[in-house]
Amino acid sequence: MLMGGTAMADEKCKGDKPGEKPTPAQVVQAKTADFMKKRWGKVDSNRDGVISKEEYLKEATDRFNATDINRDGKITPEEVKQFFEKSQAQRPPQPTDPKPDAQPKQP
Ligand SMILES: [Ca+2]
Ligand SMILES: [Ca+2]
Repeated sequence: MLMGGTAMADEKCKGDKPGEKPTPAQVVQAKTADFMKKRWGKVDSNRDGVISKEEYLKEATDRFNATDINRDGKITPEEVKQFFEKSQAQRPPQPTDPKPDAQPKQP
């Protein structure tokens, strides 16, 4: 008298159509891959292939300290703004050439 409970999930296996926007699963996969590529190496400091709570907290602490510009143990909205401005400034300057759309006004 054991209820198997099969054949329920089979019908939901619809194929993903090409051209449609990524499914939530695909978004998660992409974000995971992105994290693995960009951040994992920084957080997994002893390179044992896993991130321990210690490593995670250390990375979080480093980020906190980088943002807490005046080192008072608190982050203010102003410091967050400065932090982003600083990290923006560290990037190579983008070639922004403002197009002079407006015609030069000549008298
Ligand atoms: Ca580790
Ligand atoms: Ca502060």
